[in-house]
Amino acid sequence: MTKRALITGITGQDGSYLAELLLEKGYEVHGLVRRSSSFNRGRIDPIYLDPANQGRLTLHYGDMTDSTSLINVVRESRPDEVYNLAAQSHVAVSFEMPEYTASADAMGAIRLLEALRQNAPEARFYQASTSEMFGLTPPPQHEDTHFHPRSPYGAAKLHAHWATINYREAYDLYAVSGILFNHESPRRGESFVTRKITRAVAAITAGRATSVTLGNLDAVRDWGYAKEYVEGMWRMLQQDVPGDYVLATGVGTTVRDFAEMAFSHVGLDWREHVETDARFERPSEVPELLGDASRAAAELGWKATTTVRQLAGLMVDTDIALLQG
Ligand code: NAP
Ligand code: F7E
Repeated sequence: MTKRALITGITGQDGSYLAELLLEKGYEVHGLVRRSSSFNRGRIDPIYLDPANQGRLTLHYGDMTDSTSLINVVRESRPDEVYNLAAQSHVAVSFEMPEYTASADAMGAIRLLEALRQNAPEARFYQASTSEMFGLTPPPQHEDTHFHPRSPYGAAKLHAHWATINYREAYDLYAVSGILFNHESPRRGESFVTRKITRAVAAITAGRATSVTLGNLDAVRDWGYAKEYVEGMWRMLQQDVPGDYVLATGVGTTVRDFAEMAFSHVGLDWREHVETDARFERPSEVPELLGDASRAAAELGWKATTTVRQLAGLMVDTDIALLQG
């Protein structure tokens, strides 16, 4: 029997990698997309337009803030597995739009869980939780670490995390929360710090810019490669018993050191090109995220393999190629 998967956030970085992975595994994939006045499907066009995927990848209009569309998409796609990746995912933006962020990221998960409970209770549910929920708690962070979110985004995701656990305990839904640390790729949104830096390196190399302006250079993040993380999401839904897992590399790097890695990849000295401005700092920052993914290694057989330096190099190379057309 062909398995059916529903992915919310299929047009995002992770959604596009996950859709590719599931199609490779023989799944029929359904994706939720937002109506937009301009095309927002650039990341999935290569698979959507591929004749080999005709009839195997179906897109449905909907929005995490609209229950009706979520109920409809669940009824139409009749999924075996649901990956809830849709979110207002930018931490800095969440300070400007706290109410919308809560609606899309916290209430959105509840709307979808409720749609499943009432229409497809046998479906397995994956919630895209985040290391931002740990916030101020010192590293290393793992599944049993105390949460202390530092942004409207982190707080909304924590609400969704506990809602996922509650639907598992209260209604016996197969629902899991994947607590993923930062993961990046050439498909990363342009305003996240890694991609902002690698795009700047490409522009400076091409003579189109001379500098890039950043905020807090001291923040430490645990950066892995997104393509490897979607494999971990899938593995979480293949276990006999549902549980929550951290995915991380276990290596912490400052924003400053990431800049050094990206600039030195093309022989440039980051200190000559990076400026700072307080306008890119957050009202409350998360100083240090560094994950302990031992449970995922032991129970899922999952381990990150791409190093942060390799990641910086591959993102710079892709951004240079993109600029060259
Ligand atoms: P992303 O690139 O920002 O993608 C977010 C996706 O959600 C996009 O497809 C976006 O649609 C969609 N979306 C946003 N608001 C929506 C709404 N109201 N209704 C329907 N769809 C909506 O994020 P990502 O990096 O792939 O991350 C995937 C998920 O993992 C997110 O939930 C994120 O919060 C979480 N997460 C990410 C990381 C990370 O380091 N990447 C770490 C931990 C957790 P458009 O394309 O139309 O904007
Ligand atoms: O910031 C600092 C910033 O926006 C990383 C999302 O995927 O991962 C992501 O959230 C760090 C922060 O990612 C700039 O202050 C300095 O300390 O790339 P970011 P994030 O906030 O860690 C988590 C796990 C998620 O779940 C989120 O969805 O870099 N920083 N200067 C900057 N950040 C940005 N964006 N821009 C700067 O100029």
